[in-house]
Amino acid sequence: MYANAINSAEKTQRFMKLTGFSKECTSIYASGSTSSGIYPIWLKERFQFTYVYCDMELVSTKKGWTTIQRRMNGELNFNRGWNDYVRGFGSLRGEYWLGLENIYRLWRQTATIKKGFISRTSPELGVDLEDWDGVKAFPQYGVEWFGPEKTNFRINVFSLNASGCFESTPIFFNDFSTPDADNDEKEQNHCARENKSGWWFDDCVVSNLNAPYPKHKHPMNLDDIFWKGMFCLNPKDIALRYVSMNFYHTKT
Ligand SMILES: [Ca+2]
Repeated sequence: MYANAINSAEKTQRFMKLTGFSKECTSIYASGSTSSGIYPIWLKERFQFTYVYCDMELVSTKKGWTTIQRRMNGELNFNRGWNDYVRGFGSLRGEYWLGLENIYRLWRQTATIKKGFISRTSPELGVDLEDWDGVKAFPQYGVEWFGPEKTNFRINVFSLNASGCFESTPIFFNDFSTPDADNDEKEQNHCARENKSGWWFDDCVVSNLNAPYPKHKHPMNLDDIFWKGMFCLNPKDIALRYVSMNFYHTKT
């Protein structure tokens, strides 16, 4: 009877105390594990742990980023349906997509909603970009909103880059779409099917890091991996060779 009276928050705290699981990579870094690699984290709302890749070497004053997506060589097929994008696919050591359900829970690890307002402990999104010329960028964004599956995992991202190539937002209140689920803003088109990937399409492509992997030295274009702002950084418009999406949690 007593056990039933313990609410889930207390259970979670007890379990974490017993196991020492961290909830994200920021606190793993802070606890002294400063090497990039695969670590277990505790997803508090799923009441389970999952493995993630922690990138501890990103060039930023903030250390300990939780990697939710990575492209590096084109070996993984990202032309997949809704269920795969919800569950996640790929290998944490190579290319992967962590899964919308896990990303949603990760977003909520530190976000609190009070009286309809979301506190600013929502994680930041850092996008690690490198093109075939070796031009690198690491623009950062606030993830103001990330909805559950019933909202098609709608996301809103605002730029934290006050000026320069990345000052505008690449994703503005868009639902997630896949080749078998058209939730985009363009009525006549099915952006995810046309762009062979799942993404938060608008009308259609403002950004797409899940698009088909580009050919070497190919120009960056809307059909391949695309991130607004890279055109401005490298006027030669060379395709992206490496991209990853990472969350930084300021507080847990
Ligand atoms: Ca459509």
